[in-house]
Amino acid sequence: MKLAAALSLLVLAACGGKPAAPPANRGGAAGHVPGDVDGDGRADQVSFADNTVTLNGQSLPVPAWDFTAAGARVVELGGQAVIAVESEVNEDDLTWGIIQHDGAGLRWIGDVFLGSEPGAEDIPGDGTIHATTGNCGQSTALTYTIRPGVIDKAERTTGTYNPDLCAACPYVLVDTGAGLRFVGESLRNLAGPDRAAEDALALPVLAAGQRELVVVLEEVKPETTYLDALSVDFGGVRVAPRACGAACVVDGAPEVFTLGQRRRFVFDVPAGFAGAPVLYARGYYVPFAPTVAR
Ligand SMILES: [Ca+2]
Repeated sequence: MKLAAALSLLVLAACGGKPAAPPANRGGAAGHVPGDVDGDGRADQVSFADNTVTLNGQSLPVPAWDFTAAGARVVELGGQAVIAVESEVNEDDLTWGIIQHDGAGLRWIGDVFLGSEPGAEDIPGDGTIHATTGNCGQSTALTYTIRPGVIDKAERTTGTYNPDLCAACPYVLVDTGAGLRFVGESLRNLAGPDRAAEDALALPVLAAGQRELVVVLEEVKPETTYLDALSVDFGGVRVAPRACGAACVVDGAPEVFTLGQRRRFVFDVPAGFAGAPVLYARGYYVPFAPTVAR
């Protein structure tokens, strides 16, 4: 009895007392006001300019990102509100960078791929964000759970894998000096060595006086790229990258990179060139072995 009484006192000591105020308005805090990011009990407005997000006098520059930030807005997730930094929409690749208020300030915690503008059903109010993506004849349901300081991602793939239905890759980005900007995809639909070919992609118009062009190829899907050769056409003048390893010449010996890997190429811009150069890539890609549909 004596021990039990002591234990119950311990429990009281551990559980009683005045509850501490939540450090910020996140993680399902009681009394949460919809749209309140910083936990002061008032719904917030966010502004976005010069690649920087500002809320109630606190600012956070968007960190190095694979996308160009186009705007920001407050998103209510249910029990917490966050700032969503919207990427420029390229084809079907809308991505949000997520910023939380951690009690002291704004904090970038990662990004979530959405594809297209989410509907109400994609943000059901339980702290999650949902998206659906598809490739190779399969559909993948993505669920992002926004927790303090971290984004948990879960995915479930259904459907039958068909390599003939795989979308193209890799991604092509250019370095604008202020970060990488998505331009498009290369080696489109060239799945498998039998389809090896050259394809062209118009790049953005160069800045006046720009003397070098930085192109990044990134493999973002479950596949391996075999890049035999890469060049840029500047108004009829074909230029090879400064250092390009196996990707310099058309010889059937490719530069190989796979999911999550990047290759960076620097091209010298011919003097006097103005306008939009064209990127030529020769090669193909091979999707990973089929994933198990569940
Ligand atoms: Ca507020």
